[in-house]
Amino acid sequence: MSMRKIGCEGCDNITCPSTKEVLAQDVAKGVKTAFHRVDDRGMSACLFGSGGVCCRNCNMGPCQIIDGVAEMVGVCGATAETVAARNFSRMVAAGSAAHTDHAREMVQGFIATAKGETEHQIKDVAKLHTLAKVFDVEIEGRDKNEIALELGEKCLAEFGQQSGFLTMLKRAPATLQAMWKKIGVEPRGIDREVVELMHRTHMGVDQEYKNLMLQANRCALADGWGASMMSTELTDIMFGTPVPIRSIVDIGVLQKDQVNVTVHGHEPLLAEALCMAAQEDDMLALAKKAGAKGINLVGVCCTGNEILMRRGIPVAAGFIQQEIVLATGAVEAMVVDIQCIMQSVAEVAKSFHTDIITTNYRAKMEGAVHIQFDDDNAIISAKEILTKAIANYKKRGKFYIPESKKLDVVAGFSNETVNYIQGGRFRASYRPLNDNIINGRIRGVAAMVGCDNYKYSDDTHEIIARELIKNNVLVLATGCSATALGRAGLMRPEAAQEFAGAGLAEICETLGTPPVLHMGSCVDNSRLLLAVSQMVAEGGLGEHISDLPVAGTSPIWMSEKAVAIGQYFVGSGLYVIFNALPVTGSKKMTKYITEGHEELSGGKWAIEPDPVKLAHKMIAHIDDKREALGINKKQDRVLFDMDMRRDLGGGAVAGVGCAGPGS
Ligand code: SF4
Ligand code: MSK
Repeated sequence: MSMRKIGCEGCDNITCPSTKEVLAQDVAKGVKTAFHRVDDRGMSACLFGSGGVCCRNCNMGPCQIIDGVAEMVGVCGATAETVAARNFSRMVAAGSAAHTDHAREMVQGFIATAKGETEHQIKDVAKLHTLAKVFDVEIEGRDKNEIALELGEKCLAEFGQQSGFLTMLKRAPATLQAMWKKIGVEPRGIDREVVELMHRTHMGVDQEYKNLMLQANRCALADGWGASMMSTELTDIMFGTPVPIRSIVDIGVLQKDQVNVTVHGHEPLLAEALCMAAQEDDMLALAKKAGAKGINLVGVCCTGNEILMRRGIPVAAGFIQQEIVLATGAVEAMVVDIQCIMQSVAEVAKSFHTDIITTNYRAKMEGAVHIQFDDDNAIISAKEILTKAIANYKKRGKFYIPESKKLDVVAGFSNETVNYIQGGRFRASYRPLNDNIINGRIRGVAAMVGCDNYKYSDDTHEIIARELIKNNVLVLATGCSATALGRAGLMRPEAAQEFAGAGLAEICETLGTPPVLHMGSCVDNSRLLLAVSQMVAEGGLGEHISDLPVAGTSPIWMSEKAVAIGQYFVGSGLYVIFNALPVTGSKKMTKYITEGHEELSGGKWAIEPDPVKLAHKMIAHIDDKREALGINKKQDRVLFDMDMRRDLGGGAVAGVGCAGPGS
């Protein structure tokens, strides 16, 4: 197989060996990816757009605002801070709407399952009972489907609810609930908050940037503590709560002698149906008849994370590799549903035998084949899709599957798993984590979430995570950040010994976990809200989420969903740092979200483009919180004998020594 030069400036952002390997093959010749298009655009981004001060909310504009220049306000008089807040708020609304529509689909699928109208089942009855109690659904003497139906209907009602507040807000620490009440940002109904935010950003409505940001908070909280949390919880109940599972993340998971089907997007209803159908005898017989040894289902983006977490199905690609996986020439069909699917995949597929199959009426694409996925006939829909893919196998031409070293990942760290591994079935808790933060073995916790982005080097997540774990910060990852960290080998238990500081390595060795824990897809960031709430509830680390030595980042985000996630973290009291945010065209708005916001919820935003500096700002924040808690003391190294270990109580996971966070 001859090699060629990749040849574009955007391609300098590629460090992934498999991506480089594929793009250097003749089979990928002529394939134009977003890496090339970043290069071809050949112009730097508009300063007004980057700064968030370009307004096109009415037809008197577009207006480009220059902060502090009286003549350069909008035609309507809108100032830089008003426009920046409106644009930021609209990103929050769009991101929340995306999670919300996804969640609604999952809740409807859950209700249909409870009614026996789908091929799925209620798998996790313990979790069903836990959530039923949160929603005041009676469980005694009732069948699981009966409970699930009432629970599902109560959840569905919260989308259109007009008053009161969302039920799952009560899972937050009481201190945070009180803060939300005081500033009036408790979400009333999920859809209502999105609609109100869109209304208030319309020309001539809310022109006070701080007031607008209150509604942005309320909308984002409706996403995090409402839509996203519902989606995660009901999906777990229906498809099983993730437990640690070993798999692989790499383009090289494609198989040369099987029908390769990639599942790309976000909603696991379709992916689960495909997983079931791909194992059925008639489908396997059809694949064999076509000359293939089987059907190889692999994930892309967050659908990939969903089926990795619950089934251990390999992930072929994160967001920025979606075109590359097609450029192998080895994919018979890329099945897509909603969100983060680039229109360019249809163009790339034209060079090969690959079908792009859209499956959701909301998300069609020119050049793709549409097969509507019907959840009531999930297996029939899934078989129709697989039959089309199998038919393509014989048409496969030249292809190249990368052979670079494939590293294992251990995924599946739901909250339930994190509780379990710290104390077993009977003493499951977050106590050991809190204790090890207090004693300094673990300096703090970092959430790494969100997308990758062609504009930045594809090892950005790895650089940041390595810096964090080296400094004894435990990393919890979701979304394409998790995919990137899995690809980099940081989700193997061995990575703790190779890359983590002494304290964190010791804990990981005792528990057998990696230093970076995969907690799921984008909607699963709600797991992180519950994790920090539980850390507060366990005690010893303050009364508020904002007291915890915890920081979050989406370092090279691209989707509006990442902004909604960031805002619900900030609105829940966390420090969140991004590489860039389109607000910097307004001094007041920048100051408000990076400083003033702290008075509202204890949380605030920060901006830092350099990955190493970004990691160190997270560490500095963690140290500030440790200092405030009075636990930022370097611990003396103590060797524990067996009696001392038994004596630790609470299922503590202490290892043989104790290294302070600064060590
Ligand atoms: Fe310009 Fe105001 Fe219209 Fe925006 S709303 S485009 S700032 S006139
Ligand atoms: S898929 S939103 S690129 S994480 Fe969830 Fe990845 Fe970001 Fe899409």
